[in-house]
Amino acid sequence: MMPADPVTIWTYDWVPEGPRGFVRDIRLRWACEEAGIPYRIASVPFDGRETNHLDRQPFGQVPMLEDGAISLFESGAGLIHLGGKSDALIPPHEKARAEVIQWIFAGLNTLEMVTMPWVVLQWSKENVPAITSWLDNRLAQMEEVLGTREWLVGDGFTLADLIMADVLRVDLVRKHGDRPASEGYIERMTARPAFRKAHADQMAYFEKADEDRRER
Ligand SMILES: N[C@@H](CCC(=O)N[C@@H](CS)C(=O)NCC(=O)O)C(=O)O
Repeated sequence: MMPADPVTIWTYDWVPEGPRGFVRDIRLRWACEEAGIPYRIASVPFDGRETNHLDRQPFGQVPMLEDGAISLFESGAGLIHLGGKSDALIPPHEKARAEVIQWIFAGLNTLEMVTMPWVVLQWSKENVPAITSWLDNRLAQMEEVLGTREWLVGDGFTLADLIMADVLRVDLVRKHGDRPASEGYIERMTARPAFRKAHADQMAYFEKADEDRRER
């Protein structure tokens, strides 16, 4: 059998140190690593990002995923597309598939919808009690869920865990409060060889970009 053509994961050509290890191309890298899907990395310039790739990503963000004629933005959409290629990401049964997609939305739209604004407010040292209590509520609810199960869907790793762990592992969120079940979950998920490889590769990619910038 001919090996599959690699998919292309698009990211920035460089980012400052702060977001390294968290740029959302890691979600697509991690999924490909879990499933053994061949991939290559391509980049758009960080400088001018607001307008230089609007044809690929109408908000000027990353990541994007390209697979032949298919070109997608939104990390969740990219993950669901990759999930169609491997049972290691989305199990083949209809019920499990529906539940994985449900949890991807929960990660992105119920958790990240509050974690991100809260983190941005922390960066700007603004205290907005309504957002903090919204966050606290959501994190406490996830703590309940994670206290009762090892995996979000079925009896093994799926994209539901990938997205939930990636949303919850943000340093400021982890340091805020005490949630042993969530912490154990994040530790288990980020100890997975596929995550570690994806993380190390992203760090190396941006370190190499530092060198390239210095040489310019
Ligand atoms: N909902 C989008 C969010 C993408 C996003 O926030 N990407 C960040 C990098 S991790 C970015 O491009 N930030 C620059 C910006 O928003 O201008 C997704 O999940 O793909």
